[in-house]
Amino acid sequence: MSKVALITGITGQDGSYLAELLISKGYKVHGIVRRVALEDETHRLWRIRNILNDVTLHAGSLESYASLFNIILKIKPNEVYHLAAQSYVGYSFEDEFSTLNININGTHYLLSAVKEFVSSKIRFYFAGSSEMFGKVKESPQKENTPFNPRSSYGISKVTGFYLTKNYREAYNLHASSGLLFNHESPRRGFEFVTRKISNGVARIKKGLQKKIKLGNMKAKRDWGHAKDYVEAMWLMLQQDNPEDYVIGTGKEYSVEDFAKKAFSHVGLNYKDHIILDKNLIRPAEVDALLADYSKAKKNLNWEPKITFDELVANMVDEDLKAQN
Ligand code: G4F
Repeated sequence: MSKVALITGITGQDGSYLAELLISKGYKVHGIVRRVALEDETHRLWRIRNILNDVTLHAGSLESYASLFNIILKIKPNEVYHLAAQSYVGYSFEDEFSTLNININGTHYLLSAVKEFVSSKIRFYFAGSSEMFGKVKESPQKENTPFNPRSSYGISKVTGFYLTKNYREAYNLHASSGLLFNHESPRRGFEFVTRKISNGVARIKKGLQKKIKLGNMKAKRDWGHAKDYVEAMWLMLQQDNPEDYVIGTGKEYSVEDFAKKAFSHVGLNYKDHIILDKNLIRPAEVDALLADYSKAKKNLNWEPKITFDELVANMVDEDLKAQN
């Protein structure tokens, strides 16, 4: 019999890739969507437009325990992937109340609803983040590196991580957290720096725009491709024992490196097109993140397949196509 998976955040970058992966593995895939008319294929459903006939969408909200409970009661999932969140760090400085509320309470409600079905042995995945390491205490970061978050977003993810750990330890849930480092793709939201750059490069190349405004170009991140990372999420839930895993590439590049590579991919010099905008500099910055993913490699046999150069090229190429 097919396994049943429930994905929160199915309309996002990771949710859409994960849904495709699970469909390819024969799962029945369900997703929770908020306030979107389910027949509206043009708006927030653009990332899952191609698989709309293969997924079942349910109206629900992370703000409502009852809606989450009822969906779980109805579909009886084998696996729950909790990806939905206010995921933009920059925005979390403007509205920390919503960020904390949605990210912490949403995770708590979902865990609590899953716990009510503890005898069904539902497996649970929580989308943790390298932002939990924040102003890093050691480099590279691994599973036991102390957390030191720098934003309400990071704090919300630390709390979600501990909620997940506590439900695992106290109620015997098969619950794991992936501490995912930055992961990008042509489906990335336009507010994140990589997509802002790849989209800007494509528009500049086509003569639609002249400059890109950026904040801190010295910040370094460990950037991978989202397609590789959803595979790691699935692998975590296939293990006999629930555990937490760092997922990254083990290589770090600056925002400037990303911009340089993206512009040179279309034969342009980034220095001619980037403007520093001090308003985009965050009140508290995470300077550098670098993953040690050796535990995932050993236990899950997981490794990233797509390189940084391939990621940048993929994003710029897809944004060029979108301008046509
Ligand atoms: O692309 P970003 O906004 O991603 P950030 O803050 O690293 O967070 C992303 O990765 C996390 C995993 O580590 C996720 F948990 C989180 O949900 C999200 O997916 O910014 C990357 C860096 C920052 O240092 C930022 O200050 O780029 C710098 N930056 C410079 N100029 C900019 C800009 N970021 C944005 N978004 N826009 C700019 O113009």
